Formats: sequence, C-alpha cells, structure tokens
Amino acid sequence: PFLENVVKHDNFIKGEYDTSFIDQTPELFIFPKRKDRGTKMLSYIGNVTVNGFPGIEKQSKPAFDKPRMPKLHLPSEYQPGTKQILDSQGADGLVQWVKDQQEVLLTDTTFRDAHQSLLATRVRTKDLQNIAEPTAKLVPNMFSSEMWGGATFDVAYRFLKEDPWERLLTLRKQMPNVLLQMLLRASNAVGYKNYSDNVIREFVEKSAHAGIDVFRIFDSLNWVKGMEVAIDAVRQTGKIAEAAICYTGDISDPLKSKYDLNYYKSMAKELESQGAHILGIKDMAGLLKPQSAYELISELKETINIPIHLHTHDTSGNGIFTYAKAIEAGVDIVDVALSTMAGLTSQPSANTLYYALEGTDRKPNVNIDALEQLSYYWEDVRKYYQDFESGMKAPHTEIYQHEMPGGQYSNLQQQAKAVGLGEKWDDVKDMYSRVNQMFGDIVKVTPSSKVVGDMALYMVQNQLNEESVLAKGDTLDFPDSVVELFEGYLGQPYGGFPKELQKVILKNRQPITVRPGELLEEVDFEEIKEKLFKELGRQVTSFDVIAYALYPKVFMDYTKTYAQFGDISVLDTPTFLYGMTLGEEIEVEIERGKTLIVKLVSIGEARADGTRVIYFELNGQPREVVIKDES
Ligand code: 3PY
Ligand code: ZN
Repeated sequence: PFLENVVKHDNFIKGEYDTSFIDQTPELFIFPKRKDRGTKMLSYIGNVTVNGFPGIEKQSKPAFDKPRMPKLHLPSEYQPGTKQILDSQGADGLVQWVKDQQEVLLTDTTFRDAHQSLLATRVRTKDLQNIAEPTAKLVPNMFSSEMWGGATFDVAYRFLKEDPWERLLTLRKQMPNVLLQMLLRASNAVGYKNYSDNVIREFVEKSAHAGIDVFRIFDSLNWVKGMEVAIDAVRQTGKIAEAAICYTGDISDPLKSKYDLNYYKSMAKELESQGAHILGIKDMAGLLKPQSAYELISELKETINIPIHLHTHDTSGNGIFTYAKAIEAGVDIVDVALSTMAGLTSQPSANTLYYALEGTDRKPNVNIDALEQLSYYWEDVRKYYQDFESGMKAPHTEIYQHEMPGGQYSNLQQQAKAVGLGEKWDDVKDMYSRVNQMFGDIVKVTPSSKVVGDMALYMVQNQLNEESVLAKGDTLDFPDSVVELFEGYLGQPYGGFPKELQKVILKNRQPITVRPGELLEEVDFEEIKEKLFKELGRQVTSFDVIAYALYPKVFMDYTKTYAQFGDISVLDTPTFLYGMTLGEEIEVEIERGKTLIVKLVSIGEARADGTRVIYFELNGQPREVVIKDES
C-alpha cells in the first residue's frame, strides 16, 4: 500500500520529494498495519524447508544444542576500554597509549576473519549479537574487535539476506568500550574492483559514522599509490588509519628474493609518511615463519616510529611460534581468535597465546576464564555452519608453496566445486602457484588473489598450461577479472606485469599505469538516492545509497528478497539454514517484546504446477503458504 500511495502522489509524480517528504505528506504513511509480516516469514521457512539453503546439502534439520553462554558474572556497566581512549584523546593519544603498554595487545578476529576463513563468511548477525555484550564486558581490555569489512559486507547481502550496516550499528551499541575494527581493501573498498574516489571517501565516512574506529587498509598489489585516498579519507574522520603491508614470499629464502627485507622496510617508511597511525603486517596466507617474523619486526621497529600490528593465519600450524618471535622482537598488537574459532586457516588461538606467554613480561592482560567461556559459545554456534567448513582437519604446510590466503581457501574450493572441479582440487591448488609465477610473482590477497584463482580454475578447466596460454592466447577468452588486472585496473604490481603475457591477455587493448581512481567517473549519490526511492518506494538511507554504489545487483537482489520474505535476520540460524521439521515449534522475536510462535503442521503433496501448500500454526492460528518446489 505504501508504494501504491507514493507513486500516485502529486509530489512523487512531479519529482518533488526529499527528506522532509514524510513530514509534509503524513497521509502516505497511514496504511494498514503490515499484517503480512507473519506470512512472509512463513513463506521463507516453507521455502527453505522444502528447497534447502544454497551451499548446504539438502537434509532435514539436525538437532543442535542451545549455545552455552558464559557462566561468569556480567557486570552491569561496561568497563572503559580503548574506545574511551580514542574518544577522549584522539588518534594520536591512542597511538601513544599503545606505545606505552608493556604487554602485547590483542585484536579479536572471531567476528570477522575467523569465520571468513573457516566458515566461508557465513556467520549471521544474530549469532554475533547474542555474544557481543558478554564479550565486551568479559574481555574489556582487548585492543580491538575486528568485526566488519572484508568479505562480510557483500556476503551479508548476498547470502545471509541481511543488512551489514545493521550489524555494525547493533554491535556498536553492544560493544561501546572496545575499538571496532574493519578490513578495507583501499580503492577496492569492500569489493573486488577499484571504485571512484568519491565512493571510497563516502564509504569510509559512513563506516566511521556507523561505528568503525580502526580501518586496516591494504592494497592487493601493495601499491602505496592505490592506498592514498583511503588513508586520507580515514584520517579526515579522526579515526585510526592502520595502513598494512601484505606479506608475501619468504624473507629467509634466497630463492624468493623479490620481496626481501628492504622491500618491506621501504614500504613501511612510505606508509608512515603517508600518515598511517599504525603499521599493519598482513600475513594473509600465513607465510611468515617464526625467525623471519623476528627479523622483520626487529628491523621495522628500527625503521619506523609507529606501532606495529601483526596479522597471520595459522594454516601451517606455526602461528603461535611466529607470534612468540614477533612479540619477542617488540610487536605491539597481534590478531587472535577465540580458541574454538581459531587455528588452521583462521588466526592463532587467543587462549593458546595467553599460555604460551606465561612467565614473560608481555603476557596479555586478559581474563583467561572469560576466553574459555566465550569459546564454548563459539564451539556450539560453529556447528550450525558445518556445511561451510572447508574440510581441512590438520595443519597445511603446503601453503608455503601455493601461498593461498586463509580467507580464500574455503571459498575457492566452493568455486571449484561449483564449476565441477571438486575432484580436481589438488590440481587447482598446484595451478594457483603456477599462475602466480606466470603473473610475475604478485601479492595475492583479495582481489588479486581472486584473479589468480579465476585464472587457475580457467586453466584447469580448459586443460591449459604456461606454454599453451602464450601460444593460443589470441583465441582464448580470458576471465574478465584477468583482463582487468592486466589492464591496470587493480593498480600496478611491484616490478610490473610480464610483458608477453600482458600482450596476449589484452590483445589490442592498452593498459593504464595511472591510479584507476583518476580515470573513474565520480558517482552521483543524489541520482542513486532518487532511483532507489522510486524503485523501493521507501525512505532511502545513505547506507543504502553507498551499498548500491558498491554492489548494485547484490543490493537490489537483497531488497527483492526482503520484499518477498520480510526481515528474516530475526530467525534463529538453524531455522534460517534448514527450515523446520514436522511438528516442530519455534519462537521468533520479530521485534523487541513481540514474539511469534510458529509450528510446522504438515507439507502438502507437490501439485501439477510444482507448488506445495505448507500448513503452519502461527500463534495457534492455522496459516497456509504456497511455495514452489524447486526439486
Ligand atoms: C579480505 O580482503 O577479505 C581478506 O581477508 C584478505 O585477506
Ligand atoms: Zn586475514
């Protein structure tokens, strides 16, 4: 009714609507209560019960235990933490505070990288929200919680059908004492391509406004020029610009001489002079070996004057040893995850590091009982997402060969399965490192890592090798991402592109060598706002606008799902992923204090047109929905 009211309204027809629209036209907003909210939700539940959830093998809903909540006293007030230091003393004050700490500081990645790397980024806001307040109250003295950015942004809209901005706003409220941290892919924002400068600035501004305090900024080719706009945008907001170097190769291996100590030292100096408050070392594939960590951190400590924050993945099993050596060398902050969400492609375990540092003067100042109790919660919640696990069960030292980022491993595996290469996973991994060599040994992290992955899949699928790519290149239709990389639209790799391959891939196109942002046209946010207002028939927030600017199709698909099913983020995760079993009864709190009781009564036979009637009880009243059986 709202949309109908709106499109027939005079002001709408004349295009005269702005933010005062609601105030001036209150009559539009008097429409029957959305009595179809329950039905929409039942349609979702019916659908997922009959048709299953994408990426999950069809099965009836497993029985899950209710996640264990920490059995520790929760204080009524939050203890002040790093957030209060930033707010009262500004970015420089916070940096000074970090330098003054004797113990190593911790960033907890459980809410972002840990599940991005173990569970294909599928953890829903509901499961974060339930544990956010206990986490902030029981571990008030961590440096930060990494809980946003990276792949979480598009996965939220694309697969979880929820709004990532809501996640940020909700967690901000429940974690008012801890710095909230995000991963920002510099000019690629939270996407897979370079965006125009005004999109980057707007996105940073809105993220800071919604609650982000620490922006870890990296460029997927370690191209400092590609990071300038993002660093400046973050500094403008008064928040923390943590500019990161992506670690690749091996400084201790003379055969891998491209990325040596001098390379890292000079990039660190450059980032410091660009205005970084903190230097991040982003070891996205877990390649930094213990002794190399000691040398790298020791040398960097001599080279720059800002704190150093180290990130690694524990894929090889060496993570704790690497951290211990880095901590010995004076690293200020390290990234860890709660133990039941740690290890393998995720970060090293916070709990383990705590014990590893016992007896040293750098032992972190955290309550180990709290870490253990919070880990129980995650042990239980993780089971919901078992179908998104990569299947890796033991440390993988072969990452030292293929150099695949922790966050990519499970995703590329899914991608390979999707194109029928599930059986050839070993070949894909091997091809991944061969493609890296063909590309001139580049930094591999989102999105450059995705390009290497796309090319590896393409070559395995088409039975190509290094020679045949060059020989048959002019007849080959390379993946778009590969063409864009070689055109220079992700920036410039250290040492340049291999010329012969570049020619073959680009055919007659000319590569660019300037910053793509200098060529990309500015986005008109007002125009997007009007377009969305017309299409959605509702108030459009600046969060919607920037989301559309980054991911137009993903965002519009999300709004379509929303129109069809309503707000399904309120469902518990087992129901969201598996639907319901016959006779089961669940409670859904659709808004504070308003709970629906849903019972699945029966599922009708498939009819000639492929539909089924699903019979529910909603708060004791019979309700039916018709859904299409896709099988
Ligand atoms: C991301 O960009 O999402 C990453 O986690 C890269 O390591
Ligand atoms: Zn990572």
